[in-house]
Amino acid sequence: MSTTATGSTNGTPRVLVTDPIAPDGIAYLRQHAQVDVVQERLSPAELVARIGEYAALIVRSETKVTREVIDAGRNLRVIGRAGVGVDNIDVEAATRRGVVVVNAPAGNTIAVAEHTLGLLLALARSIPQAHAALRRGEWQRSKYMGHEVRGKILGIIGLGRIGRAVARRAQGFEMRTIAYDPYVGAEQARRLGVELVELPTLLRTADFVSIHTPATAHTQGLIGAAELALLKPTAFLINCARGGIVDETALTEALRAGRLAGAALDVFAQEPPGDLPLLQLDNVVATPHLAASTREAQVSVALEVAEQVVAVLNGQPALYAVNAPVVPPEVFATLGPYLRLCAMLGQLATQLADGQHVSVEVTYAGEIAEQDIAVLQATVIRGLLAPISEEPVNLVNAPLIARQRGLRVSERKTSAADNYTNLITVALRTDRGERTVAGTVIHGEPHVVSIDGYSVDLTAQGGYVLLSRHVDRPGIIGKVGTLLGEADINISSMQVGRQRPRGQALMALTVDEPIPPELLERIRSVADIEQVRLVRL
Ligand code: 9EZ
Repeated sequence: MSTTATGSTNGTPRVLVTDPIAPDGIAYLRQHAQVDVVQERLSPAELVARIGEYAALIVRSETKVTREVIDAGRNLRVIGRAGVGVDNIDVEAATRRGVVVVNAPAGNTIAVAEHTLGLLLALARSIPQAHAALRRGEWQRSKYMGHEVRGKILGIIGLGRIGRAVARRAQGFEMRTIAYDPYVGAEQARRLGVELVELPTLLRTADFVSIHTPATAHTQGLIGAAELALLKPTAFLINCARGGIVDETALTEALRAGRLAGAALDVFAQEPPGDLPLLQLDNVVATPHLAASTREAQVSVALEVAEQVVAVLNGQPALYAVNAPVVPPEVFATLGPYLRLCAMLGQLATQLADGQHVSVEVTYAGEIAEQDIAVLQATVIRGLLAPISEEPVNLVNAPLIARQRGLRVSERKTSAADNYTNLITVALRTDRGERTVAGTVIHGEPHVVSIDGYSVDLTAQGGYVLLSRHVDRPGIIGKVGTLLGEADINISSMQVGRQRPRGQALMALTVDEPIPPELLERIRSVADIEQVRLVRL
């Protein structure tokens, strides 16, 4: 028997597990690999010293998978995170070295949903407070008069995997379920028996509000003083998602002022929260980030990560790859520039569109239509969904995620491609309209050649493009140029596509710096300019 420098022993890949995961996951791994489970925490230096022998590393949140570890992993092909967040893994370093990072985002769904319902009932019946009082020797039955939840309105903020599981369970209690989620379609919500509403409506009408959004820049501070002010004084708020989503200072104020009846929290802006005043309030129920902590979730998460690690080791695609799309090298060689074009068109369409995505149609015209376009189609969808999705969207799971979101995806193939050898057109329909972008590959480089039917020629520079519509007349372009110049923003190129002289026109300005929102507002207020949009390309 020999241990070679390939991360395998006699052809069996070697897997190192450095944080505790459920035995079921280890057992699955042992059917496919030679597995070493370290019992005591390895020091960073010990991990660096050992990692070179392994093809896969599996961690939870404790082991820090730094650049040094990844660089020392000469034979490393995949890193598995048993759980959701990958803050402890240098994903960029892994991507650069072609190491696939996979996580296990679905395994804790039921655990979190059940904990949410537990907290909801704890609030409705003051279970923790009554328990504490009884232990103090009190017998105050009238003080803890509760509320039934049947017939009450549960407002769910974020109708993803967990939000849906919460809805189903609340419906079991005969609650009415309403939800706010900018990325879920009305039809999809209807099938779940959930009424979609805007956020202010949800806050004004719900008896219980439960948060199930991902942690993104947009959801940080989503529930602040202004939002809490909309709640009914009898309402209860539950947060089992992430700490930063609810402003803790504003919540403390609102609870003290009686602007809501109570709150249940499993997550905090800082964990552990220390002596947070919020925790001392009588109408607050709290748990130390326990929502995902069940035996069953541990098993699901361990199996979910183990299955994906084994898949990657066998050269198969992973369902939840955080980085690196898994495209076979032969496919990449021929389709490379078209894959980049598809990613660009998808990202551009999603940045241009307003409202909920309803359907997307991709048209492949010219020679490209004769290729197997599944991977191109998946790349467009990934471009569309990645900017608005917390879970990793890759070529493998993009069609699945589109289906889960109720986004209808279709493709068309034609031999005619206007004046191009190949033309790929992405038409994205939302509940507020349709945007169309088209592009081609010229000298091996992707170009966007039309937006909503107006001719442009944009390449990916990693910079910003200001797009606007106006009625073609003298002076407009100059005004925009002056506004940008005054703000010391350099214009690197400009194009105007118009339907006819003095008709509708589309302007595309590429700029070296991002344009601040105030300046975008001022450009928007120039007479005859409309639909101002800053996109990254
Ligand atoms: C944001 C969201 C839901 C939400 C849902 C998804 C990226 N993202 N953000 C605010 N997929 C409700 C409120």
